[in-house]
Amino acid sequence: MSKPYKRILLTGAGGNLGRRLRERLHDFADIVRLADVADIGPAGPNEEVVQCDLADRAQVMRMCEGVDAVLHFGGVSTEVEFAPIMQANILGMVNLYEAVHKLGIRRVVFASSNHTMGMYETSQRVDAGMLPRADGYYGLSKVWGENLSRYYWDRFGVETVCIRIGYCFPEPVTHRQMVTWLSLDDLVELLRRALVTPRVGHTIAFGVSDNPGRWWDDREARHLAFQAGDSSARFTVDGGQPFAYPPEDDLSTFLQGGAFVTTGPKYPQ
Ligand code: 15L
Repeated sequence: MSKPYKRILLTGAGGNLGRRLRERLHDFADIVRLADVADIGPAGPNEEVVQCDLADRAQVMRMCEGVDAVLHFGGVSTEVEFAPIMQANILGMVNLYEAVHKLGIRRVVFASSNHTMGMYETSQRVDAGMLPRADGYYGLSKVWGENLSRYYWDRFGVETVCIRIGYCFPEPVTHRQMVTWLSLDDLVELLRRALVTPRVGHTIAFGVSDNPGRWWDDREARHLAFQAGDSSARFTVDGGQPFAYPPEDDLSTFLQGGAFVTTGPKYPQ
């Protein structure tokens, strides 16, 4: 059976999601190019491995050569000091989109984050048409990535699906993780829809399974026709206590960003 792409690039291949996705991407392309700033070891069958610092323009250009679509999972993936976020997530995004545009790559799937909206309250229902309200430098850098990709669509016709990923780990262990959980199978299905839907333009989707009490409404991404197949309903957390909306004085449960809203920002070092 022919695959949708000849060669796709996965950045951040050594990260939490990159490592779990690696073996799941072969249905999408004949060759999967894996890139990371760290040494991730040798390539497997139908793989290529590239070591790349996103802040280095020439390296990013080489990483993207010969690629038909990009799954951009690289960069800093949590709230830390501003300097590394600026290098990998701010400068790195410009380097990536310049390379994508110059090389004529038509589509990017960008691993954005729910932390673009982390300052909304847990009692609110949020959709992608609402103003971003990031909860730190990390979330702000993802807002930058979403806006930058919008610019490259409006100005140069590069298509991007931004996925605001929730809690994508094997099992949720808190209520917040239950509400925001994204199973790996659902992430792979969402990537498939983002890669094969004929026209995506610039789309912002929420990466979340069909969990009870979800905060996010995916109406802006209906055209992807993504149907979550998993739900966190099968897990029991916090000793089986029913979920109650938390008091306003505990920001880490009152606001959607959880612990991120109390850890940042960290500047200067
Ligand atoms: C994220 O954006 C992080 O990359 C991930 O490590 C989780 O912390 C996730 O958000 C979350 O909100 O749980």
